[in-house]
Amino acid sequence: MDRLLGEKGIPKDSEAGRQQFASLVERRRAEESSADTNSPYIPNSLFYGGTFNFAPNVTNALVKDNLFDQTSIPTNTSIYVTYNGGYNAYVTNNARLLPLFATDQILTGTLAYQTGPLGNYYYPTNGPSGGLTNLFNTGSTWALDDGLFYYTTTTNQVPEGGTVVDIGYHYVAIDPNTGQPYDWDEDGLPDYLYDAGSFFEGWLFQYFGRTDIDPYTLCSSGDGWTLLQA
Ligand SMILES: [Ca+2]
Ligand SMILES: [Ca+2]
Repeated sequence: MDRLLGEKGIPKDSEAGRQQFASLVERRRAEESSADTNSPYIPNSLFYGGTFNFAPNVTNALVKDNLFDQTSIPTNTSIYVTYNGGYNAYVTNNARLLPLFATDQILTGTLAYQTGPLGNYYYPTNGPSGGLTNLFNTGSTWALDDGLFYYTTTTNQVPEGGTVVDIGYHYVAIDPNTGQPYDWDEDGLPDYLYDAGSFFEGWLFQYFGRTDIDPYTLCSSGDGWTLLQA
C-alpha cells in the first residue's frame, strides 16, 4: 500500500477494530479478509490491474468509491454474503465485487490517465463519456467526510473542497503558484495535514499530534485537570 489515511486525511497505520486505507494498488494482489478480526475499510482507491481478493466475513466491511481498472476479482460469495458497498467503478466486461450494487458504475471508454506532479493516475478535466470524467462527484459522500478536502483527482490541481467525492484515488493537491501542497492560511503547514481549513483541528494537530481528542476532557493522571491544564 502506498498511502494510509485516517478519517481526517492524517496518515496512520490502523484504527482499533478496522483496517482502512485509500491506496494506489498497481498490478499487485490485494488480500482483504477479516481473518485478523479487523473489518476491511477501503475507500477511494485505485486498483489498476492485479487482483482484489475480498473475503470479509463481516457485513460491515466497507468497499466504496474505488475504481477497479480491469482488476481480477475472485468470486468469494461462498465465504461472505454481503458488505457495505456500492459507488465503485469497473471497466465493462470485467469482474465486479459481489453482490452487485445499483450505485456501481460501469465505464465503457478508454481510461486516459494523465501524469501529474505526484504520479501517473490523474484524471483529465475533460474527456468522452464513459471514461474517467464519469467519476467526478459520483462517490457516496462528501469529499470532506473522507478527509479529501485538500486532495484532487485532476491534473488542474483543483482540490475536492466542498464537492461530492470523486470515485478513485486522490493525490494531495499541489498549489501551482508554489509547487507545494496548498497552505492557504500561510502558517507553513500544508493544509492537508489537518482538516478542511479548520484551525481548531490544525491547532490540535500542532500541539497534540492528533485531532481525535477533546482537550477539555479530564486527563488520565487522575489529578482532575484537563488535557490543556495538565
Ligand atoms: Ca468531487
Ligand atoms: Ca496551513
